[in-house]
Amino acid sequence: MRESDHDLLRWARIDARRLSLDVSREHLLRWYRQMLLARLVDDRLADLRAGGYASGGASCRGHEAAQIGCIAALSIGTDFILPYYRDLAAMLALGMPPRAIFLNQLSRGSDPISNGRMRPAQWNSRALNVISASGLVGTQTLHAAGIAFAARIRGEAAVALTFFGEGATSQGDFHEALNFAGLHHLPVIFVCENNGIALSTPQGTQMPVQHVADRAAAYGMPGVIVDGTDLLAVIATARDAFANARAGKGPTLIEVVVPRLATDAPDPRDPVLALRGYLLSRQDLTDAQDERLRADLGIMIDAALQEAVNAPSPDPATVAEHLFSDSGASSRKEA
Ligand SMILES: Cc1ncc(C[n+]2csc(CCOP(=O)(O)OP(=O)(O)O)c2C)c(N)n1
Repeated sequence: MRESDHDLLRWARIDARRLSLDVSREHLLRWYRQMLLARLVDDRLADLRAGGYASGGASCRGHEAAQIGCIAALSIGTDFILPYYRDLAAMLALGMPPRAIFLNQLSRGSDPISNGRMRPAQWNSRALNVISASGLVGTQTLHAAGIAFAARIRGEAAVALTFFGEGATSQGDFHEALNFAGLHHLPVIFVCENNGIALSTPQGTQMPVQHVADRAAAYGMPGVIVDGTDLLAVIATARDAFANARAGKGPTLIEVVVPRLATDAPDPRDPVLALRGYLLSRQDLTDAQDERLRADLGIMIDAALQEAVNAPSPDPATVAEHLFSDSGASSRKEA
């Protein structure tokens, strides 16, 4: 079979799954609200950075459906999420409030993610089972495999869902993680948000294979490609992967192909506009309702931003706090 035929088959299977999805208007509107929320919060963060009020973090513009589609398929409170810096939409969809995002971006003392200690966007939440990523690209894939292994040993139902860019798939950590997860049939879902460029390195100059999904075969797991601007296709794909993981059938590598709307030239593939068009065509949404929703979200987001702007920076007297665990602190005292 020629490579292009193989690809066509792979995409066709996703299409069939997408069409078999039975989703209610209520669900669609909930996901659309999450997409808009992410887009509008992302816009405010971009303004803060452009205005010199904040640094660090990366835009998720164009990645919204990729992230929200995967979150829609998991069980909050049971499953573990190991994100990377671009996963703003995933965090908001999980239930992290915009106030927390802004406090974190502005490094305020009351930032619930790191008390203003870490670089912004190293998301974590004990309540939501979100594990903080290291600053090193791709390490979270190993943590995901380890967490899934621990869940297996403990007899827990948890699935580990981890996100990363295509650049991370050239790191050794990624290959060790897939090898281990494939060997032990672990309940892990590896999601590559492929936007085609790692900082300044185009995909074609760092990978000897055409698709990230092609890497999966070496580790005995399915590698699936999905259009990351199509929320329903992502949900259908992620649901299949979760069902397999929960049934003991092992891990899946999902390559979600997304546009880089924040930095590239204008791209007609916009996941927010795509879902909006779908909702309008089904008459699940009117233009007036859409405008109202955007206005309401804007008011809520601006209030959250204002609260974060007014919040104080960390108290210098607390500089040594929140850096080590309590147990680590006591063992150092003993030493
Ligand atoms: C091990 C390591 N190498 C290099 C970097 C510097 N770095 C930070 S982000 C990044 C690009 C990663 O690209 P990709 O994984 O495709 O994610 P994207 O930002 O495109 O979503 C690089 C090289 C790093 N943080 N860690």
